[in-house]
Amino acid sequence: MSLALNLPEALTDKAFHYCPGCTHGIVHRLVAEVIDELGIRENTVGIASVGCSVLAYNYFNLDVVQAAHGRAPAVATGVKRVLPEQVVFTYQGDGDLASIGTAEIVHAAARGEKITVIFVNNSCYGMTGGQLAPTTLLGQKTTTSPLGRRENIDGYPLNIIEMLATLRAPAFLARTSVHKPSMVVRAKKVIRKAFETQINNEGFAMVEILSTCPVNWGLTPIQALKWLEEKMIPIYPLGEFKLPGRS
Ligand SMILES: Cc1ncc(C[n+]2csc(CCOP(=O)(O)OP(=O)(O)O)c2C)c(N)n1
Repeated sequence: MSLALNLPEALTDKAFHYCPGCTHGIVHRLVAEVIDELGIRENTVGIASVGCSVLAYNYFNLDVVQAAHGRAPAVATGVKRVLPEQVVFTYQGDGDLASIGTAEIVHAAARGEKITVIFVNNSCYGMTGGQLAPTTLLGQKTTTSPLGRRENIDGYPLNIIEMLATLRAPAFLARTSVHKPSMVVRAKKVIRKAFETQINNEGFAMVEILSTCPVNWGLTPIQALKWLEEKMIPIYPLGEFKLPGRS
């Protein structure tokens, strides 16, 4: 039998621990493929966050630093400033980045740190049991909003990319998704741009990737992909919100 697809060199051969239908694995693979294609594996440093992807250091076959919850942009800032020749990226969930680490990401973006941020938005705190996160949709049921998110009690979802797009410094800001094969192909291009922005010394780059959490959403993997497309994309529109050279 011939081998149809090789494992990217930037991934180890450890099996992912992610739940069936979770898209963290797809995003890991896309990041690894981009790193391989850019030929930067040996001078790339990843910053793992706290959340389901806390074990990312087991999967990426490169140097990875583990940051405290929400603090990945600060750790990335330190690594990049000390080792400017390294390509530095953070890999963060929405609870990590949009809740506990809100200030970190805003200030790293405002300072225009030359790092790449991979932001995986699955609209809940996945690892700790599916609680309401800043990105939870209005009406979405979670363990801490069993009646659905209500704006008068829980406020409105945070559109982080649009918020950061109001800042002058960020060079590349985009939102993409991995809910169907054509989108996976597109997501890879966007992730590549986010790395190229750093390699070209153009400034802060961040890509938000809409992702599924079937177990905590109480849906099958197939239903979750449909839910993402029908419910999340209208609230979190896909596209490029800032491009290098255009403030
Ligand atoms: C300062 C701090 N607060 C809270 C926690 C508990 N905690 C660990 S993982 C997690 C949820 C992370 O969710 P998210 O960032 O959305 O990533 P996901 O698990 O969905 O991939 C929380 C709240 C912690 N470890 N540290």
